[in-house]
Amino acid sequence: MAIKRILIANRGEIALRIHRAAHEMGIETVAVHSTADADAMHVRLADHAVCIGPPAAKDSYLNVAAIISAAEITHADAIHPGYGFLSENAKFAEIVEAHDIIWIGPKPEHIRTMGDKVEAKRTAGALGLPLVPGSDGAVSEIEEAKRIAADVGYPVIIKAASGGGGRGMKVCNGPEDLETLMQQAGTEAKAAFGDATVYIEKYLGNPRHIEFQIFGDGNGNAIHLGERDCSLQRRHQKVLEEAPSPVISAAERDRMGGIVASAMADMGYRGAGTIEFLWENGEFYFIEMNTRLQVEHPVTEAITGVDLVREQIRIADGKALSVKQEEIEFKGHAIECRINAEDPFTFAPSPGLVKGYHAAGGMHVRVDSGLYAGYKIPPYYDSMIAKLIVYGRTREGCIMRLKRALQEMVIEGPKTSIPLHQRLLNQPDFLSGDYTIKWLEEWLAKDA
Ligand code: MV4
Repeated sequence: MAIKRILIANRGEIALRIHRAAHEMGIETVAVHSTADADAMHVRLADHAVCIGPPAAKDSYLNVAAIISAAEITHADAIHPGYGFLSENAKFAEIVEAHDIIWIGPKPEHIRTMGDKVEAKRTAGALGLPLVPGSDGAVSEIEEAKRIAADVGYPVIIKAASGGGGRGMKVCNGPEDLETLMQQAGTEAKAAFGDATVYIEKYLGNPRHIEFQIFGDGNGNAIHLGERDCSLQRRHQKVLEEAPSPVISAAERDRMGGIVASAMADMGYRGAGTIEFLWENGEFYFIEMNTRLQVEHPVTEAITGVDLVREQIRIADGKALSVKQEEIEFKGHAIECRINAEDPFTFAPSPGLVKGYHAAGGMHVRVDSGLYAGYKIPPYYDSMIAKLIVYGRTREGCIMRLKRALQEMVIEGPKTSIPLHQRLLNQPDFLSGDYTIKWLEEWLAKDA
């Protein structure tokens, strides 16, 4: 025990985020990077760096043999996967542990269970979480599908068991379309994930996406850190997230948070996790669980004061959670803007040289980014180049500060989504908190 050196199996702002938590704990870091990321900030700041392959992620950040070799060569005693890449790969987690390297993440069996959406739903239901009405597991026969759909009522949604990120979903409005859409969903799922298994749910027409942050110690203790509202999405990419949700009362947070925390305690969950719900007409419906740290974790950190990466490292190191549920207070409001290198109107990627850079600052303003003047944003990866996270005592105060901070941000060279955020923050529906998962795309289609 006692982690001394962490290999960070990721890049960009999240690699930097993990590096910072590690250094604040007196732990050394090892960066791994592709040839395209040799001059990245996380590589420059890490105590050690190993090049693990060419630009394509499958040859570098997804290259298990290269990453394990880098850990062995540098004597790293733990691996943090960040988000994306190998973070929810149960096999990778098992390989890490088989090499006597500490896996800073959930138990591999729990990663595997939640990766299969049918298993995840079964598990969540057994643990007492409220589910979207639908099939009890996978559906293969059309007669069974018709019975279930008639039972829950049309419209229904057909989802891939191995899916995620919205791929392979089909909305069906009546029994006449069911067979065709079931087949299409199965074929698309097979092509995308190598698994044609599908299941059926009642389609919720206009919900919010609200997710709870949880943390378990792996020994039957778990806490929740409240919810985040992530309804503002475009093509299943979150654009802006906030905590708390404008529609969840303190009593409802305590009630639902209590349910998710006790569910995680019962399953013996270890590490950070997110329980995703659709929320409609005051009711929560479980859809999926993410077994990783999430991009939007800083809004939870801002309103609770808990460093989630530090907790992840502590738990992996066999220590207890540093806070008890009763000690967690939800204070104020936080909003995160994801800043992408892309055209703010067409959303076309805009990589390349950052000619000038100045990060916003001041009270309650946090910028998580590996950018610097002279950095060249490589075209091979995700377009998110920075996260701006702002805190305020009230939602109104937070929005005023966020507008001020967006004005201060300078990113010269690539086009960015900063102007999109500035327009969004002036929309009456956003200001009143009156939005659902459909709002952003509808606004972009008519207004923006
Ligand atoms: C749904 C739904 C409506 N009803 N399930 C999209 C991604 C995947 N994680 C779940 N998704 C949805 N599942 C039922 N029963 C609508 C969506 C959905 C969505 C969910 C969250 C945030 C944005 C979304 C955008 C489109 C569809």
